[in-house]
Amino acid sequence: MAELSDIENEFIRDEIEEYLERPEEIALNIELYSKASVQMQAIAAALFDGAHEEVDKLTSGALDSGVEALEVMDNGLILGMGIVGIKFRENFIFVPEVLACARAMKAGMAYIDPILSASGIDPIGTVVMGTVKGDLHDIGKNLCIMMLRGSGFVVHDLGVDTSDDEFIEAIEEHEATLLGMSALLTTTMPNMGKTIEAFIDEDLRDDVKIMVGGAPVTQEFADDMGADGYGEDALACVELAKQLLQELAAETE
Ligand code: B12
Repeated sequence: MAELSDIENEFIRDEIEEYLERPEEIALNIELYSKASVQMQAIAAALFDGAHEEVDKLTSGALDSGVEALEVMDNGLILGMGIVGIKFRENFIFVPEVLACARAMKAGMAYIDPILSASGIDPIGTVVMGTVKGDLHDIGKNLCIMMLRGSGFVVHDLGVDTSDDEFIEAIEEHEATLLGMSALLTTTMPNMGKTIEAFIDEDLRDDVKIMVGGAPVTQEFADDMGADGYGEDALACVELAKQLLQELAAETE
């Protein structure tokens, strides 16, 4: 088992000592950070420090030095956001600080996006993606979109706070067969179910496969509300999208 002293970055060690209280979260973060390279640790630390210019510089530097975009995303940016989530939950930081971290995340993602989105392969399917009504969280959705685009999907991004009508109109306008919905709040999760109901009411449910995700969403919740699939992260989102396309093709044969 890794020890706190195995993490080279002093700022990360201090942060774990000062803000993490749950034993399982301490162990997990020590494990993850001790495995991350010094370069990735620096990106994560700059991210949870809300230092967007630093994240910008470090991300572009890492990519220039040959680190893979996925590595920077998973072991730098997303890892750093994990600490932000814990500090926010425990009221050590508040919305303005989280917004600064979200800005830093976006500064890093600006470099990752063109790399992950440039697939160069023929489109394999069309997806409409959005964060549900009442919900303004878009970082996870945007990561999914980058990965989908990089895997050859055409993705129409409806942004945040998306209504049932907007989802339905976009599916019809773009003749998309896949819908992806993201929710980060327990209060907005039920809106996914409401959108699925709206597709049923419009007699469009059989024409589209619906996938859902976001930190509080589970497979069980997805099943209960009648979604076709649930994905835990951006990689799972791509696998799920491919699988749902195959299912749709098999059904329409
Ligand atoms: C950043 C953040 C914010 C930022 C959002 C900035 C932005 N542009 O997105 C700001 C400051 C605006 C914000 C506001 C609020 N937030 Co907030 N926020 C967060 C935080 C810290 C991180 C979220 C994040 O970006 N994670 C990183 C990404 C990469 O992960 P992800 O979103 O889960 O996405 C991954 C997977 O879930 C999956 N995925 C995501 N979508 C989809 C879709 C599909 C189809 C698939 C297959 C997969 C998939 O793939 C992604 C990539 O791997 C979380 C804490 C947390 N632990 O999640 C709280 C959190 C979600 N927020 C919370 C709260 C309470 C709020 C506010 C209500 C606070 C307030 N008092 O105002 C407001 C709500 C505003 C609104 N109406 O939406 C709570 C929710 C609690 C709950 N039980 O509902 C959390 C959990 C914090 C906490 N208290 O613990 N927040």
